[in-house]
Amino acid sequence: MFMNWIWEILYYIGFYRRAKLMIIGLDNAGKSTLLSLLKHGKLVQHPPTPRPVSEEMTLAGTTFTAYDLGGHQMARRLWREYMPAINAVIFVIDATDKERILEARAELKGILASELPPEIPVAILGNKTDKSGCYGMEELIQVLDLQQELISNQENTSNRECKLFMTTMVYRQGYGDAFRWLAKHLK
Ligand SMILES: Nc1nc2c(ncn2[C@@H]2O[C@H](COP(=O)(O)OP(=O)(O)OP(=O)(O)O)[C@@H](O)[C@H]2O)c(=O)[nH]1
Ligand SMILES: [Mg+2]
Repeated sequence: MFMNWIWEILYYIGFYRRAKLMIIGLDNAGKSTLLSLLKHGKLVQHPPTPRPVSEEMTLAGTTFTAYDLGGHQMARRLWREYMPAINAVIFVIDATDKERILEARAELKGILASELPPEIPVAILGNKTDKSGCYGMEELIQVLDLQQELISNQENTSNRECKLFMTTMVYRQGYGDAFRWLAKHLK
């Protein structure tokens, strides 16, 4: 109730915005878990997402329409179709899946080098930090080869804004910062 009142005030003073958000990443990374946590505030077990799911939610002063596009091979073909219409990207990585980390890196690099307009911010979530054997933040930056991409475009104007957040859906940590950062970097 209190929050709704705040959003109404923000709306009238012009701070209330709308954005379309694409949530992508390999299958099993935690995309649907994130979406249901954001929308319904609870952890839900989902079957693999067969087709795009969209949910609307208000976070950090911005109403996001979030598209969970699924991560299996067939679904990945859709990612590029959504690109022209979106304002922000969340790329979720299972930071415990060392066998598939290079596959995740290839997909992430493909997105960062794609026709995605350079003003679109990309938040990368290194997820499942509650599990043992999870990469630490520095290790993940190394293994994903993200040193260049993470240089803020205040220092390097050729870069899009891109930031890595370590998250756990189980303990509900990290993704709030990612949304605040995205809301701040929307063009
Ligand atoms: N321990 C742990 N498990 C998680 C976390 N986030 C997601 N999971 C689990 O990881 C599995 C896959 O999560 P989903 O959200 O269904 O994965 P997805 O990215 O939507 O996968 P696709 O729909 O196949 O693309 C589920 O068993 C989740 O409960 C986390 O932060 N920690
Ligand atoms: Mg899913």
